[in-house]
Amino acid sequence: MAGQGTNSMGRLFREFFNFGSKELTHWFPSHMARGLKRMRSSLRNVDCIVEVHDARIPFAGRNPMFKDIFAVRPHLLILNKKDLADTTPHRTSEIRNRLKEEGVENILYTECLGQRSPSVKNVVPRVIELIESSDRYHRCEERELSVMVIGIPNVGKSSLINAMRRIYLNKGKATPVGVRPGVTRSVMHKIKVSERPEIWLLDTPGIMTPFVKDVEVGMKLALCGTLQDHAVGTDIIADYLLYVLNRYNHNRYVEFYELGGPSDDIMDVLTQIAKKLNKITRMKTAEGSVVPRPDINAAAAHMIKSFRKGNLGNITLD
Ligand SMILES: Nc1nc2c(ncn2[C@@H]2O[C@H](COP(=O)(O)OP(=O)(O)O)[C@@H](O)[C@H]2O)c(=O)[nH]1
Ligand SMILES: [Mg+2]
Repeated sequence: MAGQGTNSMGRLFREFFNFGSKELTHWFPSHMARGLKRMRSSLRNVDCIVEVHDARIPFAGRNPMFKDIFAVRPHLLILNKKDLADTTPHRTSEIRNRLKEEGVENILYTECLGQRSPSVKNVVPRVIELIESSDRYHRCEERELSVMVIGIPNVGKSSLINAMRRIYLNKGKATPVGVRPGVTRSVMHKIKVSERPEIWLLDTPGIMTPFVKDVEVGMKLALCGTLQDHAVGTDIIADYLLYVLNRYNHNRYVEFYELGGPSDDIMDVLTQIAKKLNKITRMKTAEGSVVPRPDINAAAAHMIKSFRKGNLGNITLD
């Protein structure tokens, strides 16, 4: 093992994750440059960019090449799924400082699930503030302004737009074009979110390609469900998860799965989980008889799912 250290419980755990010979190249989508070019041109007519990202990974997967676009447009970074992240004050202020160093000044934490989504109500006031203080606003006050939601897959762009739709369509501030006779619903491409200045939210998000700088970033993205699991492998994602849980003292998994104690051995942990959850698969032995075995893959998938639901704790990976 590459490195071992003790966590607060005085046990031996890995200090580094051994990525082995995992091929990195196929995690890099080949169409990244093309996507970037397309995104640049579609943002040309947008007055404010709302970038949604997963609060558990405020850095991993965000494309540094977007800086130059953000420099000419007001930009708000929404760290969504705050219900799953570590939002203790010292962690969030540390993250705000690091983001500031990268030139990201405007940050908002949100949670988009549920009918009321109170944190989403903060988005438009921040957007108005940003637009009104930008040069562009002063140059063309008469025009209606548009806001576009962008971000990598699965961070909650659609959920955010739906939450805004619930807030701003119900208030009667905007009428869906579809409710007028003779106009189909699909014609509605934007939602009016402010009267003065007149601001419209485009209801189609811009989908960005995750930026996979290195294997660890790829692993974090996979854990948060922003890359396809099978591209990375459920077994290695589960092992990375176990490494993170032990390394940073997130011990809730022990209680959640009623394990004998914390362990850094993924096969040991998955075997215990499979037995506990009664996930059994049948395997053929060399002699040809069929015997029941703990289903390691099912246990790995369950562990990853539990993390994604927040059952293993509020954990920020960056
Ligand atoms: N826990 C939690 N899950 C969320 C939140 N927002 C979205 N999700 C979930 O994340 C997944 C992806 O959301 P979606 O809006 O489709 O993401 P998109 O691909 O960026 O449009 C869905 O399963 C959502 O239910 C949130 O604030 N908290
Ligand atoms: Mg979507």
